[in-house]
Amino acid sequence: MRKVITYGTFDLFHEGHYRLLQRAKTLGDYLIVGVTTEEYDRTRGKLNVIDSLMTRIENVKKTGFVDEVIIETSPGQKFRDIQKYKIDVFTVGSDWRGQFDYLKEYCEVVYLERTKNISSTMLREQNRPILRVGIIGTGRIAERFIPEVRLVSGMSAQGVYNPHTESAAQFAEKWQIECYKKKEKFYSAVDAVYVASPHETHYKYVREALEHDKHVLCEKPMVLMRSRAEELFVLAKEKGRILFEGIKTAYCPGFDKLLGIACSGTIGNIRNIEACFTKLENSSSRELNDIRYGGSFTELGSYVMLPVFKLLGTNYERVEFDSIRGENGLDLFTRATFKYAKSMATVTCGLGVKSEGRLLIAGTTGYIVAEAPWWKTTYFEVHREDMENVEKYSERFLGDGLRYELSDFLSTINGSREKECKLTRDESVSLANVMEQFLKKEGREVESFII
Ligand code: C2G
Repeated sequence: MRKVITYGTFDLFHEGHYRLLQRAKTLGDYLIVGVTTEEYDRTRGKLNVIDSLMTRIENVKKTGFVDEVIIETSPGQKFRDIQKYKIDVFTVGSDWRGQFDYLKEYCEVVYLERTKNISSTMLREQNRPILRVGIIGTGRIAERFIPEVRLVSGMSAQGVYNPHTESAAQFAEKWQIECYKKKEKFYSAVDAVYVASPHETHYKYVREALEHDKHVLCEKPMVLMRSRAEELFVLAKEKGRILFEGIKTAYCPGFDKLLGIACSGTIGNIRNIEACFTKLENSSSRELNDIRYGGSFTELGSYVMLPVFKLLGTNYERVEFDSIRGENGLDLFTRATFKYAKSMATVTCGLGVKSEGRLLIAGTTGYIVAEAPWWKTTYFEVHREDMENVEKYSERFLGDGLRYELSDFLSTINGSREKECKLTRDESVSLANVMEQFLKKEGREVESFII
């Protein structure tokens, strides 16, 4: 008897799951399915799982393809199960291609093509349909998006659009998603759009997606002018759609914990914030050669300004900029100083200068310090006058961290958001405003885009 095994969460059971099990069964005579526990999904960073384990097991059984269901509780289990159940074939969808090749020593490994279009037939029965997300752009951040969206239950990467159709086709092939050459076809196939194109194109894509009644998650900096940020949020409201600016730090659990502790009064009133983020880019990179929109501040300014606006608000009295420039005039290192009525902040960021990336929050009775990479907050300390009394906090930051913003984006769309958005409209508008002031000072006016 040829035994086959596969594993999955099988949350919000849909056509992709059904077809996977259907084809898995044809690979042998006996199919075992390992359904993940909530605990295991938490451990491996699969977020937003809606259905209970029992519901997910029932849905798997209902297909009629499955001879035995086991539960998956830990990463090493696959290897042990293959020995224990004398498995001939391990199979999983092609979105995992390559991830389980290590099992080839013990059994055949078959990657079955993932189902690209989850039609709404099976979804209609669900009170929470799967959110189909389309990606605009195929650069580095888009590459990091797919592995992350796979770990947010209730969302599916539907397809990609890029006017450079060749790179869109390559991206789609690599990630096993649809490639749309026509924007209209792209928009009609998705429920939400993730804008991951170069900064200067964000405005037109966000506006277009909203006009097509799509929810939008846009990479930072969302836009580089205050008026455009305001216009896009007004349009989103008119359309009844969710518009998020994707600064992943804002959504990560560790940063949320840090903000909570900073605001709890445990260090008294906050009087000074220093935030630094440097990341050396090679001199041929787009970021250091795009005279209009490149440079350190447009690339990293959103991150370092985030804790300032979160903790001191957006009503600063003035902001001043100083930069170290390269030969082409682009800022290799920029400092922005914010003066508030009772506090101040200094943020520095650089693509051409390397410094200690630290977040320092000074209060009237103590301070909080988070070392680099504080923007993926996993550890920070609270210090007071009594140097012996140091509180230490840590928090996980899984994968590339995009899953946290995706999970918040999805739960806001599903209306299951209990709390205030982790990055508010006012904060996004203020970030765009500071970017605009910086570019104006640099003499780099933002050109108007006609759709
Ligand atoms: N799948 C598919 N088509 C989709 C979605 C999912 O073929 N549109 C497949 C996945 O590749 C997987 C199975 O359906 O083989 C279950 O998918 P999930 O429930 O999302 O499980 P996953 O998180 O992929 O975990 O240890 C668990 C495994 O790593 C799979």
